Amino acid sequence: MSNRREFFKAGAAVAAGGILTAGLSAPAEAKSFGTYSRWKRSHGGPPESPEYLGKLVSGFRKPSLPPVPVQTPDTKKLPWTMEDGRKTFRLSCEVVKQEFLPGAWMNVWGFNGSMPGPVIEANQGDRVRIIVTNNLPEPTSMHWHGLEIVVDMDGVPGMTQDLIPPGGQFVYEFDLHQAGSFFYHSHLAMQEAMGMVGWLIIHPATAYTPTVDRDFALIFQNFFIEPSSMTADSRRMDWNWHTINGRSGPYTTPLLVKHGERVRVRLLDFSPMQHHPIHLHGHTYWLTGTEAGRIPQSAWIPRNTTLVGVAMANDFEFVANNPGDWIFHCHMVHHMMNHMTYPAGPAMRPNQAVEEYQASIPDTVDQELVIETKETGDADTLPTHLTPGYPQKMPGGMSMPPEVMKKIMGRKEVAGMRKGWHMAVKGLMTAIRVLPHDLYDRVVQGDPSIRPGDIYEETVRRVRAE
Ligand SMILES: [Cu+2]
Repeated sequence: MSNRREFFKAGAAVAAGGILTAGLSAPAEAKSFGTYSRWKRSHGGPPESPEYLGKLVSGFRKPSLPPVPVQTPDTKKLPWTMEDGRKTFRLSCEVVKQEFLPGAWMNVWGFNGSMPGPVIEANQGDRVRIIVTNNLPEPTSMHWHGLEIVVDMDGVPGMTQDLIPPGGQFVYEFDLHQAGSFFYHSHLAMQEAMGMVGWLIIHPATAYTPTVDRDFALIFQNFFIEPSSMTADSRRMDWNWHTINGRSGPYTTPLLVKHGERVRVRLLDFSPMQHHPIHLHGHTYWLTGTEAGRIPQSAWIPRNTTLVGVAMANDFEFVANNPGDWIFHCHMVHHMMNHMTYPAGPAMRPNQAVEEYQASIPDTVDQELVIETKETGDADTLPTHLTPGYPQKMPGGMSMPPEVMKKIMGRKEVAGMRKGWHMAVKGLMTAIRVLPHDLYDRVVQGDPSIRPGDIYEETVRRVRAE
């Protein structure tokens, strides 16, 4: 193992063109796969080789350092204090107004003013105390999903403890001997459907190898909210609003990474009823962990779509060797849009042809679809016509009010993306931006001189010039 670590800890050596596995006896096969580079699109040796698809190619971070802290776009971390030798966290269960899209403040349930709740980040070996206060209008109970703890801390109402009444409090105490992508949630079904979940991420005592430079954590959720309402309806069996860390695309904040870094994305599906085939463009990732913890390297699977089921968490790892803005999304078509609903107004009648219907509503025929990019001073129009029953005017779709666009386009994380990028990002979609280091710095520092398309075009220019 030490040889392998020695072999991979120098990113530059790998970058120099990849090194074939010692003892490889099939040069023809090796040739067909090529060699691996953290800087270019590359497979990297036969499937048994450690650098195949970047499998064991380490990040730039030194293995002697502790695990890199987790990054949770659009969701805060829960602060703690040390009390009686325990990391002590305070969770308030409460009704929350969460801004799914700019101005779309939805009534859901969560913790400490946030849905999903703030991230509890801890280390293997920590002794923790979590003080849960119930500020909901009904009783609750809190479960620590995946943790092997003493049964009276498991949070199942009736079975392991009494309900926490409105205004009441329950103190949970346990010691963390595991490591992985765990989470906390109310153990009352309808409260789960209202959004009552948060990460409980436990870092291993010693950082995993290969090391990662980035460790992102995202929670995917579905809600049903009637077009005339701003309140989630937990009884519905279908879903029309979708959030990643409490926001719908294109308000989801892109994940920013530097070209060549090794990246981990932890992804939890906490939708009430539906599963998400999670797809990353431009890269192949390795499935390195589940909600139960780390997967042995021999069982890692390379994928670019993985079905993440309800209450399952997956850890993905990849080397960001392909610069550009890459979409990262659930592949269910109804999860790739916002507020999907039939528009109010006349409906198709039985035995009526589409043409007749369209003729009866003059402004749905040959109407121009306006792609609003007013913040850039441009307004593109595309010739099209609306399809009866198809909601082409969904909020967060192609047409959004200027104040909404301003809030979406005004974030530094989206600076220099291609004009119109937001049209492709809806519902359970976000972007992973793999940026050359100097361009990364300009984006992160909020360089005001960046114009729409600048970063994207410069990245493409460089890749094409190689
Ligand atoms: Cu989905």
